Amino acid sequence: MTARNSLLHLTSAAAIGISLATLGSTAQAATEWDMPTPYGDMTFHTVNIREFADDVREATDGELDITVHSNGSLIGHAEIKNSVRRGIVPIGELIMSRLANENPIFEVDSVPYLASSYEDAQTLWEASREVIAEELAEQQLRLLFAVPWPPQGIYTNQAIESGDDLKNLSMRAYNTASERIAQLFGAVPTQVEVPDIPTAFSTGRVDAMITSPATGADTKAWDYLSHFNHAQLWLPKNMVIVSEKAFSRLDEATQEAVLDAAAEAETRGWEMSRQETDDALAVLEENGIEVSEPTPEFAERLQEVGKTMTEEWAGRAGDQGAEILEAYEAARD
Ligand code: PCA
Repeated sequence: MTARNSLLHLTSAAAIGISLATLGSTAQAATEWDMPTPYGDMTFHTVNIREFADDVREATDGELDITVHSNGSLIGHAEIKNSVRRGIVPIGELIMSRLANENPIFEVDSVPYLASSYEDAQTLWEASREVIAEELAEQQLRLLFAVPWPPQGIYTNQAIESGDDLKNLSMRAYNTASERIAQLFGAVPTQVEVPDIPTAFSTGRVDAMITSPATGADTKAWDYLSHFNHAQLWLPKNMVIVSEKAFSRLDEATQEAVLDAAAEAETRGWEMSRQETDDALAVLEENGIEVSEPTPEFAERLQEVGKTMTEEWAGRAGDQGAEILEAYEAARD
């Protein structure tokens, strides 16, 4: 199911806190968790996370009640990770590559053409998951699950014949990789969060963007753009993290329910993402966006840029990066 075609789930602006539920004659404290997420209710990631919360609630008979606050409504994307780390909220979602400034291994999924199919993205995830989870564990954060966005492409207002067509465009970006690729094409990158995309275009702050068919459809890209180049650069992942402190306060059965629901959410999310790629491309076309593959000339430039960025990343990511690449190449052979 995509939320795009269904009624929006609207959450009330719930206050943060723990409420006491009285069950029968014994007063028992049900744990309530507020969970900030950066993307809107139409986004398949949000739909998947709400299902995760429902699964946990059901498996624990309401003992753990997770309220999802989507669209950056409780905490903005930039603050979600530190809010979980500081215990302001117990759990949250963010895009993994947002942590690239802490450690380049968090952006291994945003290196152009390193893994640009679902199959390769899955292999890369298997090769990188442990190192990434360990890195988070050092900050008392537990990685619960990660789900990729559909492959990233480029939205513009004219067909892209060659890389030169991107020169001087003001290009909306969301992580260091999307910034860097814009720079390498001579465009000017500007960081804009998804909820701010429509305003950024309507006020003329940006005139092109790098993102997925999913986010283009969710933000109604056809209102301000005409072309989508399905360049399939990379599949960046969102991850759900929980603070180890909050997790360790749960009893064993509840911990298990969370881990089981997380494993299911990961499997389901990858499936939803694949399906979303086809669905969202169709939505773009239905609404008049011209969808095309890169021309041979543009494809060649993209490959070159990908090679440059792979080298740059490997240089930054040191031994940990080399370990991931080695495991990835070995699994692909
Ligand atoms: N949507 C998010 C991240 C990648 C994607 O497809 C965004 O555009 O910010």
